[in-house]
Amino acid sequence: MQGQIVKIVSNLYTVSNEQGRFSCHSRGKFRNDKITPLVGDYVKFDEKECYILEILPRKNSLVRPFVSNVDQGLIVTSVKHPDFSSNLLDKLIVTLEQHQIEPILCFSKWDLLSEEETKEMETICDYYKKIGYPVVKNTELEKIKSLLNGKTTVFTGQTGAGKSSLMNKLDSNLSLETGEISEALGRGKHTTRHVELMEMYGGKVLDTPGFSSLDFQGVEKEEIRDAFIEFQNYPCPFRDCMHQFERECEVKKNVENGNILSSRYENYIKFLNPKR
Ligand SMILES: Nc1nc2c(ncn2[C@@H]2O[C@H](COP(=O)(O)OP(=O)(O)O)[C@@H](O)[C@H]2O)c(=O)[nH]1
Ligand SMILES: [Mg+2]
Ligand SMILES: [Zn+2]
Repeated sequence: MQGQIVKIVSNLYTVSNEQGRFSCHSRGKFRNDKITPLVGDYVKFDEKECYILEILPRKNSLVRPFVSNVDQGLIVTSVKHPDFSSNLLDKLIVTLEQHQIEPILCFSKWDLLSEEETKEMETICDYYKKIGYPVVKNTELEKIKSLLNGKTTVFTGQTGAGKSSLMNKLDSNLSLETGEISEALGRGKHTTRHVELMEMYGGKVLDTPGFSSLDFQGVEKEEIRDAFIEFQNYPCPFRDCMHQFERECEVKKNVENGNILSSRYENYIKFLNPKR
């Protein structure tokens, strides 16, 4: 039988599939092969003896949280308090793209914006929609639920953006601590907690939010470039163009004429040239 590991507590692996949940042990073999089963792993298992037989190839794996086979990342981004940061948003998008995780953009705290600020923010949202990302507000629960269907999702985003609040709203069985103060206090216990994949609206969701920001140490510049997906719509004469110092660059041209959002290009240049 095949299934997905949804929980690991010491040597007990909870494997889930359409037939239900199975508490399995792992064989010593994995330890010898230096393969450590992760939450998120798809496995073949013996449902009678309740042993994991084989870990199927991973699509990806993360270290924060320690999971594999994540399909999509829901990036919760506040439009205010903390103020909207295009830099952080683009950074998280690049990180997800690098891991073959599809970004979903979820903007929170619209209630804190004036009418004028709302319009400005909506223009930015429209841009991300135009280039192909699903964009939702944290109040659009039905839309969010339908996006979770059939996928394994990790929530990510800045501390205070509203991740825990949103997860609590999506699943009333959850009671994650919310608010900046509890967040800070909760951080200590966080490290010892078990990660678990929860069933949610036909999909699976990590019960703990993931990374809130990462740096690009050891990431190839080409990888950063390719993570700005809309640049590919503007092929440059020089095929390996980095869109930085090259002449006749179509990307730079389209930043100037407004087809590419200038903050996207500015962030790209910043990510290519991290401060030393
Ligand atoms: N005004 C407003 N506050 C929100 C919204 N969503 C979350 N918050 C508040 O923002 C604070 C941080 O939320 P929390 O869920 O803990 O953020 P997390 O750090 O991303 O998990 C809490 O005080 C929430 O009540 C929203 O849509 N509007
Ligand atoms: Mg939280
Ligand atoms: Zn170029």
